[in-house]
Amino acid sequence: MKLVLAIIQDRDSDAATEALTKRSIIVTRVATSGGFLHQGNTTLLMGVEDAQVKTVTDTLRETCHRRKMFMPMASGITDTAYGLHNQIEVEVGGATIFVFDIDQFAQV
Ligand code: 2BA
Repeated sequence: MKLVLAIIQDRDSDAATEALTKRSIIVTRVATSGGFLHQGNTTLLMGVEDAQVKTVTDTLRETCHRRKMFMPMASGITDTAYGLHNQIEVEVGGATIFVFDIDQFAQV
């Protein structure tokens, strides 16, 4: 058995959860935030059989999208010529996925 932990953007979270549930993947959603952008994201925890890991990664690939976001630049740097005063562009998503081996699973 594996524990799949996936960090996704909040706006993909409903579509990803629905698609995973339809494919019989049991999901726990945790509200988290990224250390770089300091913005909310969602972490999904999924305990699955080894053979289901591919279903999870395929589903997240289909439902989670990469997007461009903006964050404040370090003070003193500006790019007003393009109207991007004190902003830099960062590409975020689709899903950052970690897969762990599970020694034991119990519901008591
Ligand atoms: P954040 O830490 O807020 O990072 C948001 C996006 O900012 C990242 O997108 C990446 O494009 C960029 N970024 C992060 N750290 C950077 C740095 N030191 N320099 C330049 N750009 C940087 P993603 O890679 O798609 O990551 C999305 C979110 O997934 C992250 O939000 C974080 O919450 C999580 N994450 C990504 N990699 C992780 C890792 N190795 N361990 C734990 N969490 C991770």
